[in-house]
Amino acid sequence: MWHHKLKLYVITDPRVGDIINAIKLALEGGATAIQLRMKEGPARETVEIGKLTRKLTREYDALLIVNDRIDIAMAIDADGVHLGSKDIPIEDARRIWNGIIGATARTPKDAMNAEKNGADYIGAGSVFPTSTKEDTIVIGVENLKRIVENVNIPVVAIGGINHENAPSVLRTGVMGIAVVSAVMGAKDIKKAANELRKIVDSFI
Ligand code: TZP
Ligand code: MG
Repeated sequence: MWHHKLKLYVITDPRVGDIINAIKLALEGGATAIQLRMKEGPARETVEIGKLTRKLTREYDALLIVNDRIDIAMAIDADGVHLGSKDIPIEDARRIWNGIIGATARTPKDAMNAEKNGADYIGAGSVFPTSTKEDTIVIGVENLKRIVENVNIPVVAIGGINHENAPSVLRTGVMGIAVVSAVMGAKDIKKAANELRKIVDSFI
C-alpha cells in the first residue's frame, strides 16, 4: 500500500534554482513523496524535470505526484496527480487515470465530496498562514482534525508546517505532512528533511 509514503510529502518550489538537486537532497533526507508543482513555465520543461524526478523517486522508493496536470502525470508515468477545485474534476480524471488522485479540501464537506467522487487522499489546508501560495484560507488544527474525522481516506496536512508546529499537526491523525518552505527553503535541505522525517516517524 502506498499510504505510508504520504508521511513526508515534499513539494517542489520554483524559487529554488536547481530543482533536481533539491529533490535529490530531500529524498536523501527522507522525503517519502515528491510533488512536482510547476505553475508557470512551459509544459516541456515540466516534463523534462518530471522524467528526472521519476528516476530519482524510483531510486528512493518514493511517490511521485504531479500537481494540476494529469497529462504530465501520464507522460512521465507518475504515481499520482493532485487536483484542486479549478483542475479537472476528480470523476472525470478517474475515467482516464488509474493512478492515485489527491484532492484539496478546506472543509469536511469538501473532503467528503472528494472521497465520494473517487479521491484516494485529501490534501487539507492551509493549516497555518503561508507565503508560498497566494490567497490561501487558514483552517487551523481544529478544522484539520474535523476533516480527518470525517473521511476514510488518508489526509495530508499542508500550509505553513514546520519543525515547531509539526507535532500539533501530527496529533490530529493525519497520514502525513506536505511542505514546501520547511524543506525546499532550508539552507540544508537534506538535514531539514531528515529532522522533519524523524518528527513524523515519532507519530506515525
Ligand atoms: N496549498 C495550500 S498551502 C500551500 C499549498 C500549495 C503552500 C504550502 O507551502 P509552505 O511553504 O509549506 O507553507
Ligand atoms: Mg491545483
